[in-house]
Amino acid sequence: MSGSNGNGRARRLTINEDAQAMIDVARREGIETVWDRLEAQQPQCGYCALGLSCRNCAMGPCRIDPFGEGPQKGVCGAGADVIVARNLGRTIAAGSSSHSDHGRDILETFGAMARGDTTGYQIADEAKLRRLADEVGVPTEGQTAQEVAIGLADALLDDYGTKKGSLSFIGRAPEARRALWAELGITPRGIDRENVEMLHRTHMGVDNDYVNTLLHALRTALSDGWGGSMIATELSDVMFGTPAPVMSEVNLGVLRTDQVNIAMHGHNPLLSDVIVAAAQDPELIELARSLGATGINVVGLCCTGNEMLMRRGVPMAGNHLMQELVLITGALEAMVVDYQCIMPSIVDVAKCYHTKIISTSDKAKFTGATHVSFDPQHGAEIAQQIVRMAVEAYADRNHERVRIPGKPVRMMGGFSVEAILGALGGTPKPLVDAIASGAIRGAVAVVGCNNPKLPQDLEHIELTQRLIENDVLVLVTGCAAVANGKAGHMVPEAAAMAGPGLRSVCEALGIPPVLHMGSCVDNSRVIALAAALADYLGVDIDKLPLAGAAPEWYSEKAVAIGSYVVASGITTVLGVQPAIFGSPNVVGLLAGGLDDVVGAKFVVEPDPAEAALWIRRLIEDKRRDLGLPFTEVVADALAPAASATPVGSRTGA
Ligand code: NFS
Ligand code: SF4
Repeated sequence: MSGSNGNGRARRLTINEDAQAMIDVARREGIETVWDRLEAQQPQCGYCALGLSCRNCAMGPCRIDPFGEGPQKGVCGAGADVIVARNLGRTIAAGSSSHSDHGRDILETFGAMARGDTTGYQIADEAKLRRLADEVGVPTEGQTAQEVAIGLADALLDDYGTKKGSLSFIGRAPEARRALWAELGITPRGIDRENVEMLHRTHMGVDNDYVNTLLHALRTALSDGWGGSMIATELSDVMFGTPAPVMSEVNLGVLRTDQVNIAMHGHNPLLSDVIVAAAQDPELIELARSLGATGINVVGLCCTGNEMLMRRGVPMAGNHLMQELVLITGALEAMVVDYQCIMPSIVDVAKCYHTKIISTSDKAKFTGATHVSFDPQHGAEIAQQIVRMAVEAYADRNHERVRIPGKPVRMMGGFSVEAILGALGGTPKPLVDAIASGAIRGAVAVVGCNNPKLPQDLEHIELTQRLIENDVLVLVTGCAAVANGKAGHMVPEAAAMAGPGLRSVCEALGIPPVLHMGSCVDNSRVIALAAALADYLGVDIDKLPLAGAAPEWYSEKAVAIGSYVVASGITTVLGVQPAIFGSPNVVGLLAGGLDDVVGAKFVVEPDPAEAALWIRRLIEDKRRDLGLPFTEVVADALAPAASATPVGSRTGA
């Protein structure tokens, strides 16, 4: 992993040679990046890091002294437990709202498409449309696809309100899980409702019982996983196609010196999908040629990139921490953004080059960027306009400043639940048999972001390697998927890196040991697959040899995902400390007590070797309880010593 280009500092910040090279350039040229700003923020606020600060009202802001010497109560009387729980509840509401609002945008466009009010969108997977309609009770007999789509859009729109009182896709969860949620009073009733109620409860003087607050936080998260995110995934599949295995490429090497390069950054495939189509327009390609380029190259970043890679095989330039570095190649004509995870700093970095930052969502404007208001009613025309702006910018490119480091790495994407079951011959049986025999010990979803507090991608890669070596199948989404793609884990040949059991299964099916399931809203695919496996075996999800991991998470959305995954019965290991350690009671509940309630909990383990060991032990315990062959997991003699970890962060182990 050592880069000949990278200096010592760059090598500490990221394990990727292309990123190291660009960090060096940024330093030389005095361009500020996320790592410089993290350094400038030191020391970061200790109260906030522990979750012990509150600014929920104007009697505050308040903080609790973690050492017991200073104030133990806010002005209103709230103690550490209430403050930490309220803060976490609000974090989860913000994350759930982000996914769910993205889902609503897809849903509204889907409805408008069905009514013929859009350009550039159509029904790509009618079979899935009809399957979904049947599932949620929308009539399909004798109805045209458009009529079915209108019915489905109306039914799902009701999931956002409070009228229906439950969510359409909740029926996918095993019966035992639904009964448990009902007993705990955490069955989500409406997506908007749970988020609004979370904000209400965390207003001063409402929910002053941390257990009660956190139970509602789980309900809010469930409205994301089985609601907003699932709607986003399923309707995107209907409109843009249900992913099937596809080959693509990843890292900064996907940029082309001889072409107009457009990077699509953000999350919602509504925009990127029509941009990909517009980039194939012969007239625009001709325009590019007339300016001296050989063509138009669309590449992805973050989850928009995942959406395009999964369905169209569009190459991926990088994950979260690459968004500034991709600009420093000097090779981008435009970075087109919608929303979420887009650093405001990209506008400043782009100013050093000819690159245009084009914002498109009226919800997400960037001072200094060019705003083209995206409206699906004129999707195709607006996409043409944006691609034209990018092509015209090619004339301003300074070719002497173009530096594209590295060669692209091949990666495979496209493992929707349908594709996985399809590869297995239409039923979960072969996978269940492989798990039952012990060839595959279990499966782990490695998900989430990059965080500049950790060397970029290191934890994703080390954890994944240790899992596949030990015959644990790894499912990836979001920026974790990109990290694994760059590491070469996501091609069928990577089966050679796996243990003998997983290797034989992958080789028989021609699949990688690390399966790309999509963007972060597509974590809904992970829980849907878990539910399908549980149903097949006639058990609840928490009985399965599964785990989740978010080794490098940073965002509020990641907290929402972790929470609905845990509430669905899958224990999740976090590599970065959440801001809860100011309340031993909250930590005790999330990292302990929750296990007795929902059959899963959170674990915080920054060391990937330790995390892998912990997960493997959990998987073997689940196997034993299911009556399957199990082994005792002993620490790998070659495992490096656990890294120095702040006191209090090792919980649940
Ligand atoms: Ni997920 Fe995707 Fe990446 Fe994290 Fe951001 S892009 S929605 S939040 S950083 S994985
Ligand atoms: Fe302080 Fe209570 Fe107001 Fe929070 S809600 S700022 S703890 S007075």
